Amino acid sequence: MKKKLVIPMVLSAAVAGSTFTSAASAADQPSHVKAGKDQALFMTNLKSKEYASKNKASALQFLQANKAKFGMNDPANNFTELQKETDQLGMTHVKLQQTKNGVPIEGVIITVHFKKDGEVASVTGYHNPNIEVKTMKTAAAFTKEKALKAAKKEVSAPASLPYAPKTELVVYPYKGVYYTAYKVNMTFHGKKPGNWYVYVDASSGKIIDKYNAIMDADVKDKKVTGTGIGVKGDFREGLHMSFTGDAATGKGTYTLKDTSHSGMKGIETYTANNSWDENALPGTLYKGDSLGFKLKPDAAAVDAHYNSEKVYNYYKSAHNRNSIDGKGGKIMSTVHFGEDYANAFWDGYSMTYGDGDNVDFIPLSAALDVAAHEMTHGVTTNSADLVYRGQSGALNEAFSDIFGAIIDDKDWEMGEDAMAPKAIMDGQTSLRSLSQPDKYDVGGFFAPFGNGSGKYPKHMSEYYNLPEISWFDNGGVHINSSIINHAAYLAGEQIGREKLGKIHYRALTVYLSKNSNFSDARKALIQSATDLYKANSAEVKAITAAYDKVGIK
Ligand SMILES: [Ca+2]
Ligand SMILES: [Ca+2]
Ligand SMILES: [Zn+2]
Repeated sequence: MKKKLVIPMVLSAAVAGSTFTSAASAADQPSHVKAGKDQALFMTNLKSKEYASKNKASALQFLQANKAKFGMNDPANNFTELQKETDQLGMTHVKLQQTKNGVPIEGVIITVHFKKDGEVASVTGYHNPNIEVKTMKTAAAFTKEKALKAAKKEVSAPASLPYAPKTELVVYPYKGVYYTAYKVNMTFHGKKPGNWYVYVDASSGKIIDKYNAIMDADVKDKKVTGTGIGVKGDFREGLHMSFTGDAATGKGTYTLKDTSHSGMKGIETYTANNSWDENALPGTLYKGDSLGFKLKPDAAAVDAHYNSEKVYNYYKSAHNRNSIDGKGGKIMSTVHFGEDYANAFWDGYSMTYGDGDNVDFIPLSAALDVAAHEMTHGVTTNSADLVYRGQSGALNEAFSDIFGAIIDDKDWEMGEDAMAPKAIMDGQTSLRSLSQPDKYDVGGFFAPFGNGSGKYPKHMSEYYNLPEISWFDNGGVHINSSIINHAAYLAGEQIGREKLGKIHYRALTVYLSKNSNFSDARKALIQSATDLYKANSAEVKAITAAYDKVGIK
C-alpha cells in the first residue's frame, strides 16, 4: 500500500470563509506535495527502432515502451509537447513537458532526440518520478481573476494593464515542494516597468515566488552610422545609431539605437546617469548631438554599443542565432550604473555596466569578453536555463567565460581590457584565466572551503564545497566554473575556437537543461561533438581528453 502524504492545507481567511466545497475524495488530496529533486536523464545508445515520424507521438511511444529504463511509470499520460525543432544536421529534438493530472510542471522538461533516419539517439533533461505516483489535487480553490488581483497587489502593478495579463494553472516546484499554483504574467510600463511572473498558491492564495523578466521602451526614428572613441582610446567606426531632427543640417538628436539588422528589434545602449536605482533600469537611451561620440562620458557607451553588436554578429554568423533570445529580441546595455561600481551584470534581460573604481577596474564595457560573457548569460537563460547555484550555476558562469574567450579571441583571459592600471601593477592582469586559473587567489573568505591552496581550481580535486547561498557565491559559481573553463581551454588548444564554439553552443542549446551538473556537461559536450564530427573524431577525443584531465567523469 502506498503511504499517503498528509500536509496541512493553509487556507487564507478569504478561502476558508468561502462556500467552496469539493467532492470528498478530492478534498482529501493535498494541493502541494513533497516530491524531492527532479532526476537527471542523459541516456544514449538506446537501440531504438526507426520511427516513420519524428514527433511527439513517436517520442511518447518510445518512452512508454522503455519506461522502466527511464524510471517512469506512465510517460504516455504524463508528458505533453512543448517544442519540436529540426537542426542543420537533420536531427529532430522533441521537447516534452511533464504534467500532473494534465497540468504542466514548471521547468520539468525532457527532450527526445531523433536521428535523421527516425531512430531515437538520446533522451536528456530532467523528470520527476515521485510526483508521477503521488496523489495531488490540481484544481484551484479560487478563480484566475482572484489570482491576478493578488499578483498585481504583490508587485504594485497599475490598476489598468496595457496588455492583457496571462494567468495559467501550473504545478510549481519550489524548494522540493510541488504546489498547484497560478502563474500570472503581466507587463506594464511607467516608472517601474516590468514583465512579472508571480506564482500564487492556488489553494491558500499566498504568493510562492515572483520575478521580473523584462523591461521595455520604444522610439521610432531614422537609421544612421556614426563613430566614437572608446574607454581605451580606440576609434570605433560603423556605430549604428538613430537620428531625429533636421536631415538637411544634421542638427538634432543622435541615439545609440541600432535598428540596422533586419528581423531584429534593435541594439540599444542606455545610461543610468550614475544612479544606483536598479528599478530605474535600463535608464535613458544614450544620446548625443552629432555623429561622433567623442566626449569622455561617451566612451563607456561607445564601447558597450560597439561590443554588443560584435557579440550579436558572432551568434548570428557562427550559430545562425538571431539575438540573445534566438527570436530577434532587443539587446540592451546600460552604462554609468552607480558610482565607481566595479562590476557588470545581466539581470535576465539586459546588461548593466559600472564605471569601475579605477583601483580594480576601468569602465567594464571596455572589454569585449565581458560583453560576450554577459550576453551569453542571456543566451543561456533562453536555452539550457541553467539554475544559478551549485554546479548548474558554475556551468552557467563557465559557458559565459568560454564564449567570452571564443568571441574575444586573442587570449584565454577574462576581463583583461577592463583592468585598472593599479590592479595590473599588483599582478591582477585579468579577472579570471581559462588557461591558468590557479594563477589567482580566490580570497581568504572562500579559501577554507577548498583543498588549502586558496587558488582557483583547475581539477575536481581542487573543487570548493561552498554553501549554496549568496554570501558564498551561490556555492562558488564564479570559482568552480574555472574547472569547466580550463577543460574548454585544453580542448580549444587542440581543435581551435571555431569548433570549440560549435560544440559548446550545441551542448548549451540542445542537451543541457536547468539542473545539469558537471558530469552532464561532459556527456552533453561529447554528444555534441559526436553529432557534429562523428564518434572517435579528433574533436570528440579532444573534449574527452580535456574532461579526463580536469577529473570530470
Ligand atoms: Ca581582449
Ligand atoms: Ca580576453
Ligand atoms: Zn557571469
